Amino acid sequence: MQLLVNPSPEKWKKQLARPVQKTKEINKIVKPILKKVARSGDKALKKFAQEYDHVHLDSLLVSEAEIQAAEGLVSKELKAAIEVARVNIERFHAAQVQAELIEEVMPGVICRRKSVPIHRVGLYIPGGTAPLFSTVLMLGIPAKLAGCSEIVLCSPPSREGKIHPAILYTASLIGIRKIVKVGGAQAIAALTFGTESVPQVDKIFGPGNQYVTAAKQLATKYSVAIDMPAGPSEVLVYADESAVPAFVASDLLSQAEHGVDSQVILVTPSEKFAKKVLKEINEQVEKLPRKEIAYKALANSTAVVMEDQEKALALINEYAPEHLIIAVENEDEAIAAIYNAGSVFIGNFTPESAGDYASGTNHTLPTYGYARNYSGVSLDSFLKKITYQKITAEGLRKLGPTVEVMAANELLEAHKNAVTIRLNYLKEKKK
Ligand code: HSO
Ligand code: ZN
Repeated sequence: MQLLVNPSPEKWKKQLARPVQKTKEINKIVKPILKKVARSGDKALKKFAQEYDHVHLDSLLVSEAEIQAAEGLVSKELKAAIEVARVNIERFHAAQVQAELIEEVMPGVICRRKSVPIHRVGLYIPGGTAPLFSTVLMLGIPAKLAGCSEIVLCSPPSREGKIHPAILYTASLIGIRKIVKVGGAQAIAALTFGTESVPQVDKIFGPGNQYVTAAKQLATKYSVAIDMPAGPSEVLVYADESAVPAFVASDLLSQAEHGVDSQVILVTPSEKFAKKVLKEINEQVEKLPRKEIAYKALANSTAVVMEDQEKALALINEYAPEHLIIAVENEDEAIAAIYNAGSVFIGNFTPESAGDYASGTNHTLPTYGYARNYSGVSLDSFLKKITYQKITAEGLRKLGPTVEVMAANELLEAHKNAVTIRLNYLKEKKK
């Protein structure tokens, strides 16, 4: 982890650059995968399972028997933990429901806006080194609450042709029944085009490796929406001497262990504090089973000493972290100044892990600086809004002339006429 002391603003961008993503090379691999799945459907998916997951699959769909077997493989302790998380996540997302909006903007001009669920959604759950069953909760719960009528979950199979039992258990717990053994770019392709086993969906959600991310981006060309352009996980901790160095180090490492391309940043007014955190990191990292990954992520990471608070906050906004932990004495002032962050964790007793798993907020968040212009996943991500209007005769008499003038000035005569023809009719009727 490099240490920077009071770096000047012109240098922030370069010094805190995220690891570059090799989009071009990745697209070269992903495009043909999309094409093959579009052309050959399940047959292509099975071929890719053989090639990439090293498994021969007779059926891509997870059977009812497999779901039941998974239930027996998840410990009581984990089931209880999942239940606490489920309740909290459901509670926070259910609270996001918005009532229908009705506004009579002028007498006789009534406008409404209503949320309606996106019909068919695809949830991608990565497998591999860390089976993210927590992501099943984060995506499945709001999808169910929103009322999406078709929810398909895709996750890569192991060499034994199985999906991790905790993923299956969690999916079934929240009522997701359509689970498909397919991972990587081919899963995104299947959700985009539809195959014999995988229904085509309207929106795709979920994190994944660079291939999955690239495939999601390409999918948007085929009128499928995606949750957000995702990248590797990241955290920025803003901490002063009121924070505990060991806590801060543990938070930084919790994101560093996600992947070799993850990035963690410490911003602090005190060099002495920064050095204490670095020392703690060196001690704690050694004990981690995923230390090899964490070490690589730490090589992309930086501790910034910024004595000036205003500059520190400006740097954080410029970086736009996915996760921001604020552990400074004057937390309210800092929170008020932040406008670019995916999710904010406040105080010494709010580790990011709490939000990753169980406190209730969503952990699918914008990375790679996209916190500048994207929100994290929420109930809204599974909804779209339809507006309605109804204008009475009286309403049109009032509003019509305004529309006529505007249409005439845009030189759109037919637009104007759609109003004039009605106003004339109303005039005639009055006579
Ligand atoms: N920090 C990850 C989410 C996660 N962490 C899942 C553990 N499991 C991205 O926000
Ligand atoms: Zn995490």
